Amino acid sequence: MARHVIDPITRIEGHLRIEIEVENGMVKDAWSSGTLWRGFEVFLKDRDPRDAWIITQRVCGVCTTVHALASVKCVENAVGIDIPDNARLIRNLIMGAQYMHDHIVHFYHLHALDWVDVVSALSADPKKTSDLANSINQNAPNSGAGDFRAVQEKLKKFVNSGQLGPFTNGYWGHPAYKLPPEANLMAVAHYLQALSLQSRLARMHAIFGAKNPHIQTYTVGGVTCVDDLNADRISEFKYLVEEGRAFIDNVYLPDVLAVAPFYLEWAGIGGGLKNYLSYGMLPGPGGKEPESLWFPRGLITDRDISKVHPVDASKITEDVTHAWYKYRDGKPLHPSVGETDPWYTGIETDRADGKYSWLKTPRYDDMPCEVGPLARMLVNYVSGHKSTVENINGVLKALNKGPEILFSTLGRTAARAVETKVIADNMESWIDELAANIKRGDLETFTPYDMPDSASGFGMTEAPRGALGHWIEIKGKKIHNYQLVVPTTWNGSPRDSKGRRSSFEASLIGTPVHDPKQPVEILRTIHSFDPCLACSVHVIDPKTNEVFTTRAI
Ligand code: NFE
Ligand code: MG
Repeated sequence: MARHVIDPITRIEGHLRIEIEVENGMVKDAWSSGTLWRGFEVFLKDRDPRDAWIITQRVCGVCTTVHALASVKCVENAVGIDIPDNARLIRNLIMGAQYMHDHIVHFYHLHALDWVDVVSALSADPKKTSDLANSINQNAPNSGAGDFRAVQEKLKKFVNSGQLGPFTNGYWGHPAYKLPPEANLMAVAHYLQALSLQSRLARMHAIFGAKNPHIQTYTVGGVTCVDDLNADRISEFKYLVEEGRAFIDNVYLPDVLAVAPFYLEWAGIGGGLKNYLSYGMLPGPGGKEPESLWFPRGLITDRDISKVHPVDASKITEDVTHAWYKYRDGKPLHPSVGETDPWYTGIETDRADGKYSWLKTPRYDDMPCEVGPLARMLVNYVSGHKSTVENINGVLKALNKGPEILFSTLGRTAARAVETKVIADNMESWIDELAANIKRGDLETFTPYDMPDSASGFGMTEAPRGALGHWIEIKGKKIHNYQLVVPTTWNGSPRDSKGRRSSFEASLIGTPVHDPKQPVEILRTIHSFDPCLACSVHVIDPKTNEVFTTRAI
C-alpha cells in the first residue's frame, strides 16, 4: 500500500494538499489539508463592526461579494434592522452576477481540463468539429469549420512554442480522457470564448457594485449605489444578463450534456457524504428568512429525497480535533462563541489523533454535510422549486438516468450548470422589480440605525461553493468576536473528533487511480467541489510547496 501526496492541488483558489492511500488501483483512504492560514477572525477583533464587510470580502478574490453580504447581514441582525426593498434587489442582482461569473469560470477554466484533452484537439478535423457543434446546438456561436480551424492554429502555435500557457502541466494523453478529438477541440474553443465572456460578466458586478472583484457599495443598512438606480444602468445590466444567458443556453449546458455521456461512470464515483445542507438565499419581498428565500433553506439526510428538514442555526458547530487550533475545553463550539487560537504541529496524517489542516471541521447537528451547488439543487428539487425541478428533470431525461446519478462527481458538475441557468433566468424578474420601484419614485436604499453597545448576530447565505455564515459579538460598539464558517471549510475539512470524514475525503474513497503520478481522477472529484482554500482558512509553508511526492509505507 502506498501513500501519495498531491500538493498543491492546482486550478483552485489557495493551497490544498491531498494525501491518498491507494490499494489495488483504488483510493482506500484520504486526508485533505488546508496549508495556508490567514487569521481574519483574529485581526477583526476590536474593529468597527461597520467595517467588517469590507475586510471579510478580502478573504477571497473569487467569491468576493458573498462575504460582503454575509457580513452586512450579520451586523444588521445584531443591530436589529431590515433593509429597504431596493437594497434587497440590488443585493440579489449582485449575487446572481456572482454565480453567473463564478460557475462559468469554474466549469471552463478550473474544471474542464480534467475531462478535455487539449493536445488531442490538435488532431481533430475542424469540419467534423463544426458538424458536431451544430448537431449539439444550432445556436452555438462561432461554430463554423473556419472558427475551429483558427482555434486549432492558435493551439498549434502554443504547442510548437513549447509553451502551453494556461494548458501547462496537464496529464495529456492519460487513458482517463475519453472524448474524441473533435469534442476536445470544441471544448477548447469554448474555453477561449468563456475567457472573454468572464470580463463581461465581471462588469455586471461593477454596474451596481462600483468595481470588481471587491464591490464597494454595500453598507450595513442597505446599499449606497443610489445614483445608479436609473434606466441607463438597468438596461446595461440587462444587456449583460442576456449575453450571459445566451452563453449558458447555447454553450455551457449543451457542453455539459455533450461531455457527460462519455463519462457516465463518474455518475457512480465521488458521491461521498449522504447529508446535504443549504442555508438558502435570494430573499423575496419583505426579506424574511427563511420564509421569503427563493432558494429554500433545508437539509437532506441519508440521501433521502422524499423530504427536506428545516435548519436550526443553533445546531452548527466547529471541531478542531484534527485542525491546527486549540480550544479551551477541547469540545466543538457554536460559531457565536467560536475561538481562533492557532496551534501548528506540522502534518500528522501518520497518527490517528494527529492534526493536519488549518480548516476547522463544521458539523450540523453532529452530522458531516456536503454543501454547494449539488446540496442547493437537491434541497430545491425536493422542495419543489419550479425551475430547478424543470431543469434537473431536463438533464436527467437527456442522460436517460434517474436522480440517483446526482450523488456523484458528475452530478455535482451538472448541478452547478443547472444552477447557473436557474439563477440567470430569474435575473430579469429582479431587474423588473427594481425598475418598477424606481418608476414609483421609490429610491430608498438605506435604513438608518444606531450601533448598540453590546449585541450579537449572524448572517447566513449561500456562496457559489456552499453554505456561508458569519457570526459577530459586539462589545463597546467594537467587534469582540467574529467567526466565519465557509463552504470549503464544510467540504474540505479534516476528520471530526469521532473520526468521521468531511466531503473531500469521503468522496475520494473508492476512486480508481490509473497512475498515482498522474492523478487526474483525484482532480476530477476534488475540482467538482470547486475548492477555495483562501476562503476556508481565513503562512504558506514553502517546504510543502512541491508538485508531487510519493512515499511508500
Ligand atoms: Ni473563496 Fe467562497 C465561495 C465563500 S469558500 S470561494 O463560494 O464563502 O468555499
Ligand atoms: Mg472560521
